[in-house]
Amino acid sequence: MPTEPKKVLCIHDLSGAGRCSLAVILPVLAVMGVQPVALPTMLLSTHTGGLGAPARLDCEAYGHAALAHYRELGLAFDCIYTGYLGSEALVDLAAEAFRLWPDALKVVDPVMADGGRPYSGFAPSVIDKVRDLCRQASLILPNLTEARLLLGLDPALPDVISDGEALDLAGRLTGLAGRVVVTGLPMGKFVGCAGAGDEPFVVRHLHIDRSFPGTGDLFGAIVTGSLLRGNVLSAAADAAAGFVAQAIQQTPRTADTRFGVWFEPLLPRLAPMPEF
Ligand code: PXL
Repeated sequence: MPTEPKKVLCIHDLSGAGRCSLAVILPVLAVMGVQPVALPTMLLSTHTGGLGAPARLDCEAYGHAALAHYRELGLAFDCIYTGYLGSEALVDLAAEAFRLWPDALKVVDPVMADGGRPYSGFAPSVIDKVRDLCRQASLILPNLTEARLLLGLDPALPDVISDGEALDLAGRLTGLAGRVVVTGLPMGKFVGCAGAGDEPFVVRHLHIDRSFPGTGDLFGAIVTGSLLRGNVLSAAADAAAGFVAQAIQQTPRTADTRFGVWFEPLLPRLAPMPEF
């Protein structure tokens, strides 16, 4: 039998400029030693966060044809990782992949909102479908705004959140999925994430007062790669949050934040140690 690294089916958009989604996830997973298989949900010239109205191509029909081809080939996926699904039909595409590969680890990053507001195009009906998809996941990775929307709460954000409140929020989301990490928690001088499902945990990193698109995608890809390398969830989340904090620090103050963090020079730090 030929051997292959673990394969991750990545169902997410491909935004040309702006360092987010597949443009971030593919290099991260590849350098971590797992094999990403890209299934773009949509092609966009840029993300939707402040670079004007992007050119878009919906890839729903392509996506169903690609899934059928992978089945025909007999490909097995160790993990299915879903992200930006900008319509109800694209959420159905992700659910179809879960149905076809029931044994895969199912990681859902419910990309739909940030900064207290849904992204453009995320009507309540799409949010409801994303919540249903989360019910089928092994692990969900919402930011604080998404966590609040998933729980049916007002998405407006508190200025600060305590460890107890963060753990409570993550714990309540285990009503949807077995394991949960809530990211982007404002904790005074720190930004934190809180996990639930195994051992509850909170990890904190120094808060840097600039925000960028794509940091959630960077976080999600590192958590996924790290879990596939056999780490426990709290270690995976700590590694991911630490890398995101470093990438923000590496990004010059003069950089246009709309183009994301300058993570590329740091990628070698994610490579597995060689075995001697
Ligand atoms: O990084 C999140 C993201 C992914 N994909 C698209 C986006 C955003 C955030 O704005 O617009 C298309």
